[in-house]
Amino acid sequence: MTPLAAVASGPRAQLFACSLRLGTQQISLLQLHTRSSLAAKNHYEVLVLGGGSGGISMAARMKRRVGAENVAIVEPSERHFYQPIWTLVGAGAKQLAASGRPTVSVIPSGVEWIKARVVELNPNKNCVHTDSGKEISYKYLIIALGIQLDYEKIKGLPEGFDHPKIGSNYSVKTVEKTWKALQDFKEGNAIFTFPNTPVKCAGAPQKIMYLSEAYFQKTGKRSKANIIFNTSLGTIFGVKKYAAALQEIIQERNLTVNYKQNLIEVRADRQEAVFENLDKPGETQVISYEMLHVTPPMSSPDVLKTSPVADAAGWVDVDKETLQHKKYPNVFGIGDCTNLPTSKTAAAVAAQSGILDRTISLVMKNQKPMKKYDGYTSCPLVTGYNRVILAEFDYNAQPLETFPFDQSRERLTMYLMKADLMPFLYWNMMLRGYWGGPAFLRKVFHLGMS
Ligand code: FAD
Ligand code: UQ1
Repeated sequence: MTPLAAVASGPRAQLFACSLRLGTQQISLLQLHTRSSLAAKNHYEVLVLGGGSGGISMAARMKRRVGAENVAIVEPSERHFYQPIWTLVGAGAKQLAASGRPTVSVIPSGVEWIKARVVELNPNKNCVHTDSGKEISYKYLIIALGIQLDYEKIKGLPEGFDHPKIGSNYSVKTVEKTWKALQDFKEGNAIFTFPNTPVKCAGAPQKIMYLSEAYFQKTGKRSKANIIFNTSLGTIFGVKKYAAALQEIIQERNLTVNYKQNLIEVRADRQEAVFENLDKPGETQVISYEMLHVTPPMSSPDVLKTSPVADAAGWVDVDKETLQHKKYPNVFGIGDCTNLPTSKTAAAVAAQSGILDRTISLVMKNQKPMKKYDGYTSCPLVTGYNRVILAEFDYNAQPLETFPFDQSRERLTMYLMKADLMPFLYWNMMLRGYWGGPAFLRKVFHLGMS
């Protein structure tokens, strides 16, 4: 059956096909599960995979479109985290506890939470399988599985995190270790890394460097610190306007940036980091550290890598303007797990959620998706404990700024927006499906000119 025919033949046929394979053993496994899973059906009009930023935002929007009882979210984690604040947690400016809430509290009321991990997608049969042995069918599928952290691809990790002087803002397990390493710093190299893979929030690996520098200044240790950013990339930032501003800061604050340097091993017992030179295969350099911040290699979630919905690199293969899957018209993707050619951020997810909402509403009415995503993404580049450069840009790496002032300048107002306004907006508006990004504000501030 073609994917289109599968949609046309309706959910009942799919439900039948899927229920046949749901044996008594699987039912009893389900019964051991959570209260929400006990009541769970096997078919939903809209099924959302992943209960992170994109998954919860879209579930809230879909609830308004089709009713809560017709929407379910598959998500294994008990806690939902606002990851962007981890940059400040790693620098001791915010508490980790404030970054998380119980998942149950962010699931839109009435929407089913299937507390399980997706282990297989079968878009030809409009079904997914979970690790609890369940098969769930859908009419429309939204994939929001995020990006996978691959610490184990670096020799010596993750076990190296058991040693002091090393941390990583990218994981809830290691972000407080960054703050500990900063506080314990005495004298020597403070090294910050950027891996040779796509990452989420490409600014975060260097934000913690600027914060560390500011911390060393504040505590009188700056003269004892040799601050090094070893990046796999060939530039400091992908948008010229902000790259120029960052270069100035790097020079002013006497930071060392080494390009095309990829972290391949951590000898945490000896406080040594090993880098390969990407321009000279086989050439490695060992640097000892007094503090190391690791940004891990990342990749598409394993469940997607081998799935029919993925492109050759493993990302969900969607149309870059509508977010509809290129091959399966009843499948959609949002956020870090997609191959949208823009920087992977929550700000991008916000903008995408508004577009995807419109796309799905038209597909539901058998109409052609109209609204076009321009690639909007944003990265608040925290350059100190009270300043931020607010980078905002589109698919063409052209600035797409909200405010009527030069956002490449460091500003206290933008720091306050990042540290205090954004978390409020995230928990209270975005996750409730009421924040589709700042495009409307941009129009107001620019008097309809952009
Ligand atoms: P996520 O929010 O990561 O959600 C993915 C969900 O899928 C998770 O809940 C996960 O448990 C679930 N999942 C995974 N596998 C499975 C499976 N097999 N079955 C079921 N569920 C599964 N963005 C900004 O806009 N601004 C910032 O300043 C910023 N700073 C950041 C700083 C740091 C240190 C980090 C780590 C991120 C930062 N981000 C920032 C990025 C932002 O957090 C992500 O881009 C955003 O959360 C992506 O949303 P998502 O829904 O695609 O993925
Ligand atoms: C944004 O929309 C967003 O998503 C909630 C973020 O993630 C935390 C951001 O960091 C930013 C900067 C935006 C953009 C919002 C404005 C008001 C410029």
